[in-house]
Amino acid sequence: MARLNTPHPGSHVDDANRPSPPLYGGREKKKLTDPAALKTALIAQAWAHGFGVVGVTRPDSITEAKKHLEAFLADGAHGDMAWMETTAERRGDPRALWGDVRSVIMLGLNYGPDEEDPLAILKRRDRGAISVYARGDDYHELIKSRLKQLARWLIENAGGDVKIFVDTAAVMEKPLAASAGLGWQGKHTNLVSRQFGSWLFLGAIFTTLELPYDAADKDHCGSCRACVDICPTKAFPSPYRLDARRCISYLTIEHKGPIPREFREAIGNRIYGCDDCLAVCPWNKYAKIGRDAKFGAREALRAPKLSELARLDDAQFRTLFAKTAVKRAGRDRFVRNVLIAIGNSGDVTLVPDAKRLLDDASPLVRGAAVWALSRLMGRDEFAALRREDADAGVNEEWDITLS
Ligand code: B12
Ligand code: SF4
Ligand code: SF4
Repeated sequence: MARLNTPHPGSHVDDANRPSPPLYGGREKKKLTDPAALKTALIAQAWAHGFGVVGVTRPDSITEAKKHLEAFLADGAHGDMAWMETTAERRGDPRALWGDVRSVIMLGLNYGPDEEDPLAILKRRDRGAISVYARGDDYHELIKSRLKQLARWLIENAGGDVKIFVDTAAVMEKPLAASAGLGWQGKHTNLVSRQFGSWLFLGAIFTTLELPYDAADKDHCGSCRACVDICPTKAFPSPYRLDARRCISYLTIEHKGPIPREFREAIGNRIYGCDDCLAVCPWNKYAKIGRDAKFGAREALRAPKLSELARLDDAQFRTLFAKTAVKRAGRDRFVRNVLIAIGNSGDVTLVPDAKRLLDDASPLVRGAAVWALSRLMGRDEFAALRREDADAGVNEEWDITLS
């Protein structure tokens, strides 16, 4: 059973010497000029803002990662995430992103699930599985606002200039976090921490200040390969390398077109992201439940009924997923995913919902509805539904499913 999380200093400050956060707005606020004292105070501030681990690395610390990124792109492993290619130069080197950066402060925020087994939902085939990170308020917004407060504190107390990043910028957050000593990149490629297992969000503050750098953590995966072996779509060509085109997280969130046929069955009822490789990591035994209520799961998103999700129109989708990361996918892509899950449910009571979506305005949805019905209905009954569609892709879906 996971324990409630209290902020953890990682390897940077021991508990006995835990500093209190300096006060804001004192009458005479002295600038912190000693880099070590500044870093200690910064760590205390980061804890106060809910971050569990903090570390600092040099801007030129990820030269290997740059090479790996180039190989990843050359293989086409990024699929249709073209933005990875167009930003590759800046992404592979913080100095190319911002020439003035002297230190990269990496922060990790624990979002450990409050359930014993976050994969238990995968057996409830009439329900949709939304990955743990997306069941609460959108972490991008929450973390960004905390990074802004920390950055303001840094400027007020030490001067310098700053830039903050979380997820969407051209920054390689995982290798930077590993260099800053927050953990190591596991065989699933994500950052694993000895304190929080695989459930950490990452954020970055670039600063012109020179702070003491931390040592990188060691790889503690050993002979384990649980994450590689559990992957339902075999998305790891080898340990430590991911082919995003095969990853359910990519397919259900980033990929805009119809989901390639070869992955549909393996997707099961995962309708937004995937947690399998994170959830099996043995380091999670040290994981703690995220203590931040805002990151916690909304009840409505823990095990939503596929039948209800299939009925969402655009306005209802926006209302249900207001302020969550899910809304980024948009209603059509999301309902496409719901239909894949319906096709995998084996639940014939969902046939009317899928049938209604044959008339949806979105060809993406209509095509997925064809596939779902082909899996739930008898062949003759299904063939009787065949109609000419205005969209060539949907017609192809009919042809293939009836062939
Ligand atoms: C693009 C992206 C994705 C893509 C591609 C993922 C990927 N692994 O590249 C997709 C959509 C698939 C994805 C999925 C997920 N993502 Co994502 N994603 C990103 C993003 C925006 C960029 C990652 C990136 O730079 N990839 C490029 C590759 C080349 O870099 P890399 O993954 O670090 O690859 C390293 C290894 O593969 C290794 N390597 C490569 N080749 C070789 C060869 C050898 C021989 C060796 C030894 C090593 C090696 O070196 C590379 C460089 O360090 C980051 C945010 C950011 N700005 O960094 C979030 C981020 C990585 N995602 C995150 C999360 C939470 C997820 C999901 C768990 C969400 C979910 N539940 O569905 C899944 C996990 C899937 C997985 N197993 O990776 C978190 C991870 C937090 C953490 N603790 O690590 C991040 C950091 C966002 C955040 N700010 O918190 N994501
Ligand atoms: S997130 Fe799921 S599909 Fe993607 S690599 Fe991990 S286990 Fe495989
Ligand atoms: S599951 Fe095993 S191999 Fe994968 S990241 Fe965790 S410790 Fe490493």
